[in-house]
Amino acid sequence: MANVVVVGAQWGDEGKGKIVDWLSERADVIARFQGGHNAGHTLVVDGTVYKLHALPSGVVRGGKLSVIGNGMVLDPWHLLKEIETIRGQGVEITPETLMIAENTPLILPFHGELDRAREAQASVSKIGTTGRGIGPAYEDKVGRRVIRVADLGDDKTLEVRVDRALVHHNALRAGLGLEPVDRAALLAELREIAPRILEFAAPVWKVLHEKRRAGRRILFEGAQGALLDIDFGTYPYVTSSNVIAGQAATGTGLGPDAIDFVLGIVKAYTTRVGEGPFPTELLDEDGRRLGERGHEFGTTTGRQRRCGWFDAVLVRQTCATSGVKGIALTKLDVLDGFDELKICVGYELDGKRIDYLPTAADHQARCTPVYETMPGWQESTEGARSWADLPANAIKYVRRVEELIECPVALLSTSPEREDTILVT
Ligand code: 2SA
Ligand code: MG
Repeated sequence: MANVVVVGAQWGDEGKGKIVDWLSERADVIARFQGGHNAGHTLVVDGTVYKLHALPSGVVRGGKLSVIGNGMVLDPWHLLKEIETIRGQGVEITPETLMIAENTPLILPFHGELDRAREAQASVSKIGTTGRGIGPAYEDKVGRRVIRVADLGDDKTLEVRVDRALVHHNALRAGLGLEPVDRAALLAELREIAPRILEFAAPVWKVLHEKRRAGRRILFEGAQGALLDIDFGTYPYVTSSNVIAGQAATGTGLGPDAIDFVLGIVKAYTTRVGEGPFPTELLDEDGRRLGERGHEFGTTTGRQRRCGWFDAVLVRQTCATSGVKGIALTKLDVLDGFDELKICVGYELDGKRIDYLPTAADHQARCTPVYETMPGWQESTEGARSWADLPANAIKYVRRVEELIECPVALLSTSPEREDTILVT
């Protein structure tokens, strides 16, 4: 298989990091195409834990090119710190192994301040963001006032860009009771980091075209999950980028024909961080147990994740909008030991059965899940490395998931260790 896009098929935290790491062994290039350091990808390689936020998961593997695509938003100070941390763990990062698209928008300190100030004041419409400035940076990109990586290369351009952004931001800040941005200090800080960022800057679209022509395999690494997509997610409780697979092309500068396969990462149950609808959420002992067994805390913010039963309706929907050809099912072992398991197979809305999540917020709020109950299993599936290691009821559960989401399981992950992965053929 040539070029694969990996996307989260729920609300993020499906275990993409491990699967991307597993697939990256067969890839030459690993490219991020949306989001920023709101992502949290945990990799466990030979017992060493790497926590990545802005860097593509490929960096921990030698001999690969990792790419920060133009579809991302990049906090340069965060990136430099993350590079230092990962280098400190013995990983080599050079301009040959890491490239940043020159047209990538920058997240500046005032984006994070705006994000946090809005969240602090929004008692009615709090989104539960990561507070990293992701939304405000994307707003500036679309508003044609963002500062991009290439702008760091010329002092005059940088000043013009900063002034353009500040006209907008200082007005906004006044409304929120924040001091105006210190222009001179900001410019000085940008000039200071410019050479360290520009060292990695490249015309990524061109590099990727050349790699493609030379037969190199590209792995597109998605962050967050399709239900957080700005268009197809549970708006407004979403992130500010397109998360679905089509963004892999736009967010790197390759045509859609560059995508050969879309792999959806799906957790065997459902979690969500932040606010917003969650039809199968469990506020009882079962939910608490899923969170505890699954260690459901955010990698970026440490926030506790909300937990619930597997929602096949949502995953069928995200497989459709991302063109998912196969899924990697993760964290099956968290379900070990339950007497019974429930799967959401449809919703009831005003007395009618529906098979998708409606768009209108009031309809979403009135949807109640229709469950199918399956027998659980008492045996441990943790670390299973073949289909034969799984209890019969676990196999039944996986097969039922496939049927309901109308998409085959291609990989089954049974622990955070990369070797504990079953390739389903
Ligand atoms: P933002 O900061 O503007 O992107 O937040 C908007 C919504 O998107 C959600 N979001 C996430 N949900 C799950 N995982 C994410 N990444 C981290 C991780 C989360 C963490 O992988 O562990 O550490 O808390 C992520 N990033 C954004 C967010 O919760 C809002 O609902
Ligand atoms: Mg995560």
